[in-house]
This record gives sequence, structure tokens and C-alpha cells, in this order.
Amino acid sequence: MSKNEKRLLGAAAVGLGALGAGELIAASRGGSLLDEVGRLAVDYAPLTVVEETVARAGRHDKEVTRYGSLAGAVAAAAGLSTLPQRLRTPAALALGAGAGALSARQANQSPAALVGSAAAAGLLARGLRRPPTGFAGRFLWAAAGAGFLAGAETLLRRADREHRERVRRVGPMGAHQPIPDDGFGLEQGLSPLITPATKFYVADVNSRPPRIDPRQWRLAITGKVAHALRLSLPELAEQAEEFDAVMVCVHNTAGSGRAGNARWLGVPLTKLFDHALPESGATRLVTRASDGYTISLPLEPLRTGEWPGYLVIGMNGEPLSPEHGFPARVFVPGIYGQYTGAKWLTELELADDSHVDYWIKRGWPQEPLWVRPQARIDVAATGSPGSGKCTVAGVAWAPPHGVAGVEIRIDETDWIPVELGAELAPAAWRRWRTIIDLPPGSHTIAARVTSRSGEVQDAQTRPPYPLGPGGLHTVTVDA
Ligand SMILES: Nc1nc2c(c(=O)[nH]1)N[C@H]1C(S)=C(S)[C@@H](COP(=O)(O)O)O[C@H]1N2
Ligand SMILES: [Mo]
Repeated sequence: MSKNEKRLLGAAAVGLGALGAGELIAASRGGSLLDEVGRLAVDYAPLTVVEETVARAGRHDKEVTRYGSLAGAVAAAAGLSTLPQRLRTPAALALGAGAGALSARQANQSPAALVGSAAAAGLLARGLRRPPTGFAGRFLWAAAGAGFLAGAETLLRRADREHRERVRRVGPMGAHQPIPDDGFGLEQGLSPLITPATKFYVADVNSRPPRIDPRQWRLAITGKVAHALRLSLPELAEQAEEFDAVMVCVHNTAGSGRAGNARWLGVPLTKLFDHALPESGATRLVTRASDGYTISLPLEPLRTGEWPGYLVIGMNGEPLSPEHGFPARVFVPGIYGQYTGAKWLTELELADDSHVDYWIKRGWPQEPLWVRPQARIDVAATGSPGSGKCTVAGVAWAPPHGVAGVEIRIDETDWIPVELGAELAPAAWRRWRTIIDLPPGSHTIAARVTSRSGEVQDAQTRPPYPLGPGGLHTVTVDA
């Protein structure tokens, strides 16, 4: 190893040690330096990088962000060691201060992470004055760092577990009626009619869900209203009703799993407006969350009920889980998750059109995007060898109007309609199935849905950005 390489490796070890120490200090106060760095990466990465990561990482995007941040921070530390010695200390401190200042701009920046980053920067500056060149020195820094990181992770998991317990103690949220049967039962491999919260996709800009204390929490309704309101969770629960709807991420390309169907408990937004009385200058409903995320929706269609929006506080008979936005979120069935309203809601602000949202700043269109109808093939299973029979089944959605029909096509021939399960609600997903005869050999099967408003699923493959994904889910089977 050359001297240079040794120095770089030594600096990387120092970086790991300093980061680990900072993370442990942050974690002991319930925060995380790495989560904060990950969040900065999400907030400041160019849109193309975000899109590419989401497309490639799929449902592992959070792990990718977390370990990517770790690698990035260690590489940055190693990079600092290439500076002349007298610049290293100020550069390390500037790095820590810069990261701290950027994350302090977040609404929910945790003082814990600031304390942790100050400690990490100080330690980094010290260690970089003379990075270890021998194996033992490097090993010591790196092993300490890894140990600290593992300790921090244990503390954070424990805090998350305790929070989950606190959420559970809030008690049931919903009528706990039995979920109606759509006539399909539990078909092997087919998605259930209602997606359990633990299987429901999670999409947000954070590494870990914020922990919000339900006893302290109040939903504030503010801005251009005659009556500003502050409502507790029990007060909201009194006015809530259940509804069934599919939630879909704008990144759900054909066949992927960023969609889930749930029985939600929510207060119709029209009821909240009746109490708060928006003033004439109010044109947008801004949903603000404790993670600094905001998304706004035009007020008029929500106020008239043309778009039936809800302040949601329950999912499948339980409080929202921490991942899915405990204690409250806004959801307008039929609008993509990114536009439908914030999880971990703190405030509903009635504002004018000057407000600019999180994703709009990043280049997404200003107005809400509506979910494009999609059919997904969950099962394409051939029967016993040579039987020629193949069961094809899946789910399809076309909120808010509902699914009128689903068809499949084998090897680019004609579209054939399939059997539909009973409809839970027009905004919910609907299951479908059929058994087809296939000659021996390899075949491709595609599915498409038609909405009750007459919209046929777009067959043209398109990326999620900028208007939502297009294309058909297609699978290959061997008969
Ligand atoms: N506060 C907050 N709300 C948010 C987001 C977020 O990053 N922060 N992500 C949105 C996106 S992109 C989607 S797809 C849905 C996902 O909700 P889920 O994780 O419960 O499936 O939440 C939306 N609400
Ligand atoms: Mo999303």
C-alpha cells in the first residue's frame, strides 16, 4: 500500500469512528445523525438521482439511503485528509457546521442530531490532524466506530419499539366490522382484499418515522380561517367514519408493490371546514407534517366535497402505524400518495396560491396528479405439467371511479375479459382471476384495466416522472 493509500484508509477509519461516536450521542437522545444525513441527501439530490434511486432500489430505498449516507460520510472524511494539514481542522468543522445548519432548516430537526454532529465534527478534526497510518490505529478507530454505530442502532430500535407500544395503547380506531368477502377467498399468491398495515408499502423522505406523542399532539387548523382550531385525537375520532380505498405511490410502475388497499378511518375534510370556516382569500389547503414535508391541495373541490378528502387517523381498525403517519394524515382517494397529503400531520393551513410544496420545489407538476388505472398480475401459475391450464389472478384499481373491467392478453392476441371480485368501494382495488388454456411453450401474459369513467389503461411504458407511470404489467409463463 502506498503512503497515500494508507493515509486515505486511516482517514476513512477516523471518519467511521467520529461518525459512530456522533451517532451514539445522538441516539442516546432519540435522534440520528445518519438519518439526518440521509434526509439531506434526499432533499438536495438532483431529481434525476432521486428518480433513479427509487426505480433501482425499489422497496429497499431506505436501506440504500442509510448505507449510502454512511459510505458518503466516511468518503468525505477520507477526502478531507487530502487537504493540506492546516486546512483539515477548519474543513472538518465546516463540514459538521454545514450539515448541522442544513438539517436545522428542517422543521423537525432534532437537537440530538445537532449535538451528535458537533461531537462527530470535533472528533473528526482531531483525528484528521494525524490520521493513523498503522494497522492497529486504523483498526481501533474503525472498530470503535462500528461498535458505536451498532450501539446507536440498538438504542434507536428500542425507542421505535417503545413508541410502537405507545401507539398501540391508543386503542382501536374503527368499527372493527368484519371485512366483507369479495367471493375470492384466500387465493394462493393473490393479494388480500385489505392490505395489512405491516405489508403496506412505505414511501417517504425519512429514514425512520417521527415519534409523535399522542397525548401532546393536537391538529392545528390555521391560516385564513374564521375559527382557528386545535383538535386532539379523541376529538377527531368522534367525528370519523370508515372508507375503503387504494393508496398508490406515483412511483408504482407496472407490476410493482407501491400500492395498498385499506379500510381507513377519517374525518371528512368538509366537516373540518364547517368548523374552521375558511375565509374568502383561502385557495389552498396546506398539509404540514412534523418531518418538514408539506403538500397542498386546491381548496375549492375539497370544500364542496367534489374531491372527498379525509383527515385519516386509523387504518384497518388500528391507529395509523408510525410508518403510515401516526397520529394523522390527509388522504384524498384517487390522488397519488405524493400529492394526496402529508403523514405525521401537525397542521392544516388555509393559504393562498403563494405556497410552494416539497415536491414542486423539486420539479414535479404543481397540481395533484390523479392515479392512472393499473392492473397487476399477482399469480400466473400453470397447473400440473401438460394440463394446459393456467390460473391468472391479480388486483386492479381505477380510483375514484372504480374498475369496470379487467382483460388479459396472451402472446399479443386478443384481449379477453376476466372474472371480477365484488367491489368493496369504487376507490378501492378490486381482485380479478381467470383460468386459461395454454399450448405447451413459453407465453407472455399482459393485463389491463378499464375504469368506470371509460379510461383504458395506458399501454405506453412511461417513467413515473412527470405525470405518473404508464405501461402494462406483463409476465412470462412456461406451460
Ligand atoms: N410527511 C410526509 N408525508 C408523506 C410523504 C413524506 O415523505 N412525508 N410521502 C408521501 C408519498 S410520496 C406517498 S406515496 C405516501 C405513502 O404513504 P405510506 O407510506 O403510508 O404508503 O405518503 C405521502 N405522505
Ligand atoms: Mo410516493
